[in-house]
Amino acid sequence: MNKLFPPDFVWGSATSAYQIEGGWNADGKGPSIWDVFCMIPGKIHNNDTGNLACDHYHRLEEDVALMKSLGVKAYRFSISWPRVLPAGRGAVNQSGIDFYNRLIDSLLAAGIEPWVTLYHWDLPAALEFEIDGWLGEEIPDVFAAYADVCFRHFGDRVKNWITINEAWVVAILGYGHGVFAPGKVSKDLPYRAGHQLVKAHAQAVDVYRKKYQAVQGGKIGITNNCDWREPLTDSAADRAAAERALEFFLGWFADPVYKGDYPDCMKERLGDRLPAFTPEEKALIQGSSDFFGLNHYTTMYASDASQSAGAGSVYGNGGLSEDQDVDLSVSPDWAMTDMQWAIVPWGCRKLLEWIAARYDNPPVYITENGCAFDGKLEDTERIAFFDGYLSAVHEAIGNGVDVQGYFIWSLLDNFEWASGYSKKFGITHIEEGTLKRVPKASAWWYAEVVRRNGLG
Ligand code: PNW
Repeated sequence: MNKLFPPDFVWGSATSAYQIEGGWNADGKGPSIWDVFCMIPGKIHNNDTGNLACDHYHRLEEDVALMKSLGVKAYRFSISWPRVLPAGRGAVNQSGIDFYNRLIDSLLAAGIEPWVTLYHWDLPAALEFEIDGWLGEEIPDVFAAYADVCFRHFGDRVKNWITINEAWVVAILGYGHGVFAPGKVSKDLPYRAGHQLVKAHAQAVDVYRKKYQAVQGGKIGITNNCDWREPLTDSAADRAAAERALEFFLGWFADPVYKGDYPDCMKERLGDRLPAFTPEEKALIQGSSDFFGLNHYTTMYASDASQSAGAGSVYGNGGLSEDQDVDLSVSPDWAMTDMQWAIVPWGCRKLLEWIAARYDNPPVYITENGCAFDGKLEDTERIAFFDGYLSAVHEAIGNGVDVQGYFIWSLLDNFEWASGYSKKFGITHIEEGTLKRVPKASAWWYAEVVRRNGLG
């Protein structure tokens, strides 16, 4: 049966700067917290680094040509903040500006729409040293000033802006688990970092709206990630636990933007561990996204932990479990990707329906969805994954959810953060040594989806 998508549906592929660019100290670029984090022995699988990565910094034309050959309509990439501002603020590095100008111009010449993320985790190391990174008082102003530089230089051609990628991951994995840069381990810092991330997002949007949007005519929003949480049983307690888990995951960052404040259940449970927004901040944050950017990868069961011995004070996939009183689990029937993330397409549909109901049916762009499997070129599992998840998206659209675009993660096999190069999300294989790009079967399959505007 044909599953056609709405006309003008945005079909894209996605990457991020640190994961593909390499050129870590090329042409005046400053170090980022990921450059530094990767130097610490034991932090990254195999002590891999992004120093070279896919060497996209020197191969951008080839990568744009690859996307053109696949017929992909949009490309989501991120700007490396320390490539543009080596010290995070102050002097601009013209070589960095030139690089992104070439990328943007090549994309437009190839008929591919640029979708630009301003922050995909590679904070300038200078800001970590000087102002305590995302914990610093000044960071929202400093981020907004960096965003201003990007709007000024690129906004004549870039019409789709994403401020921050996955504040939840930055906060929980960077400041809670400590498995991502800057590697802090704490029960409280995630909520403080998260607070600054939300304010930084809103201030950048304010700059865009006041100084650029009327002239440049683009749109701007934030991308959050969320798994689906399915109640383990039909009990009221488990249903409430699943709802709570979603509020601590997605509500944490989407409620301020769509409702003006954190979810009540977070405020009640966290007390003064959760910073409060001032009335002025609330007013700036509410309504600060022109679209709902969503990254979605997997699903887990949620059950109420308040009665059980529970897992105690642990960070799970869902954050700090004791704050939520939620136990997470998976079904033995669910197939797993190489990340050990379960493949549950209906969870994607339910999450989209939850977003539509909670946030009054905003336009949604799925800015990442994908899976890690072994690197083989005949990647039938990846095709099955995309087929399943796109069918779920199609069903959600049929049920009234306003999904307007979908970006596969990822265009290239690349540096998968703490997993180094051991986890491969790409529809394109990168040959070891030569770094030659070789599209996998899923790349040609996706090209056909884009051509047909749907599944055959
Ligand atoms: C996202 N989790 O990261 C990122 O936006 C990408 O850069 C990354 O390559 C991709 O997903 C695959 O991992 C995530 O633990 C990292 O829930 C961790 C989690 C979720 C997303």
